[in-house]
Amino acid sequence: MTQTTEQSRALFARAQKLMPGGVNSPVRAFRAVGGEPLFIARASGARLWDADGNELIDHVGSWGPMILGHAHPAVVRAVAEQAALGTSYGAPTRLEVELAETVRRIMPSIELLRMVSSGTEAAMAAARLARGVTGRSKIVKFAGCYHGHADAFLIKAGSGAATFGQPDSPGVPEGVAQDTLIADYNSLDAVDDLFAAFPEQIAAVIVEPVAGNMGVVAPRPGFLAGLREICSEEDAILVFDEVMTGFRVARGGARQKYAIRPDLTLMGKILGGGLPAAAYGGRGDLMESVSPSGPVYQAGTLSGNPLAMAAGLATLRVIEEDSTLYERLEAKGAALEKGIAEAIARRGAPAHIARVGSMWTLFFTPDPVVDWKTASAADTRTFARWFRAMLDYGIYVAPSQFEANFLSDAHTEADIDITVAAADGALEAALA
Ligand code: KE4
Repeated sequence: MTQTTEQSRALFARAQKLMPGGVNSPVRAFRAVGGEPLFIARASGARLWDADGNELIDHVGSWGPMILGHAHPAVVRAVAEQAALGTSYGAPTRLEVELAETVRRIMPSIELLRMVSSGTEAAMAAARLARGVTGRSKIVKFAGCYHGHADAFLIKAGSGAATFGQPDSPGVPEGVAQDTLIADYNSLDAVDDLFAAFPEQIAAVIVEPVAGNMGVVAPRPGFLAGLREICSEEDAILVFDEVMTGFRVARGGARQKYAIRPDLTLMGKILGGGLPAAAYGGRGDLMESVSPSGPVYQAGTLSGNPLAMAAGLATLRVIEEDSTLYERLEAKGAALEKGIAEAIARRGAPAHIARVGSMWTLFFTPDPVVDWKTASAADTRTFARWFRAMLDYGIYVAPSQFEANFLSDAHTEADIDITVAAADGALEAALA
């Protein structure tokens, strides 16, 4: 970055008098990497411009939604047209019907779904549904996975909770925490042990089928299939949290990529095309239990919001019609991975790049990261120096070691080359 950050600093000073930490979501505060957050003024394609006019190549993509790049013409047009027709009615609309039909075409095992406004809401509702239909109270989650900030999931959580060393937040009552059981990611033995210890008490297993909230961690071969088998044998509900991976790691998400059929799926991020929309859905016999067709209550003033539906529908229509989108994303991801891996090797840096499709993380540990234990061994101080050096090169990556970065269709080969060169230079600065 060549220019000042004076405007961002002035805005941050004001923000800190108004919002905790001066932000509306903790990981944005740059606490894990030092310095002060940049206030973004506008974005287009693969680029951001901050309040001081600094231009940045964006690898955060709003934490996943911007798979088509920022301000995609079809999305902007759809939102603008809908805004002129009203922004919220609190009543059913054609848009939500068409978005739900599009989701079902892309993910056929979603027989019924319910739109909500955030991934947190989707996870909360899915947990309540699983408990409601099974009559069981315990939920299994994996250390380092993040399913939003509902009490039940702030136990050994990833993302910002891991970033600030508060994977177990104050304010979560013991009575809630005791019903959340923790297993190590990629360990089927750990899940087997929990079912043996709590027979017929576990309502659901919830998993990020590709973990993105401890940094990118791929499922070991057989892990997801093993979870499917255990849940079927134990009459527990398998929930794929595809808030991040849905429409990201493949058109049909991780369920398509790994050919596993969960009972319930959480969606978000790309589903809303950058506006607040998420959903939970799956087996019809389960979803029929959701109010008003069944007794499991869940509601939301802005669920199915017309603007969010319009943005999501425009996004998924592009995704559905563009037959080579995921090949292009894979090629870009592979080129980025190759370039950064070569830079790491040239420098003998104690680091490695983890990638699944267009999701990637540069881990500052030479050892493979397969779960929270191996992720948390990463050198976060060196990561912080690398992050700041990347920013100086005009590259905006996630401000935490325990997050994923995202490529979009708007990133060009030149953007990938610039990012690789910057990553190389930033390694030198970080390791100096
Ligand atoms: P939201 O409530 O933030 O919409 O979604 C929660 C959520 C659920 N499941 C997964 C797999 C997720 O990744 C998320 C949210 N992701 C984080 C980024 N790692 C959101 C960024 C933030 O907290 O500011």
